[in-house]
Amino acid sequence: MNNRILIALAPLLLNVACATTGPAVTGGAEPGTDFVIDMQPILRFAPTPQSVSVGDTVEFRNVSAFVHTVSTRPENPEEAAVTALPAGAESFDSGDIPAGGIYQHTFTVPGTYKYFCDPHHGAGMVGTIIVTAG
Ligand SMILES: [Cu+2]
Repeated sequence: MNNRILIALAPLLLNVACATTGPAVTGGAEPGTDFVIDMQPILRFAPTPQSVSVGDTVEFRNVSAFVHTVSTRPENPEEAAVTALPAGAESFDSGDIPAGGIYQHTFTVPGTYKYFCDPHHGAGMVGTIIVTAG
C-alpha cells in the first residue's frame, strides 16, 4: 500500500514545555507531498474540503498537542456516517498520530472521501477530500 506513517519525535520532545499551544510541525512537507492538511488544536482538519488529483499524496500534520487519527471505517456502523469512499477505494487508517507527527496517504481512485479523527469525530473533527481524475 501507499500508506506510510512517519513519526517525527523531535518536534514532540522539543515542545513539551509549550504543550498548551501545541508543538508546531517544523520544516517543510516530506518529499513527494502534493497537499498538506493540518490537524489543529481546535479539533479540526484544515483545509477541508480539499480537492486533489489522482496520484496526489496528502500529508496530514498534527500541529496540535493532542493525539489524532486520519481514519475511514465503513464497516463500523457508528463510524460509517463519517466515512465515505469511492467504489473500488480501500479504506485507510493512520492509527494514533502523536503531537508533531505526520501521516501520508496517496489517493489513486477518483471520487469523494470522507474521513474522521477517531477520538474527536464526535466533536466535529471530520474532513472531505475530492479526488479528480488526471
Ligand atoms: Cu483528533
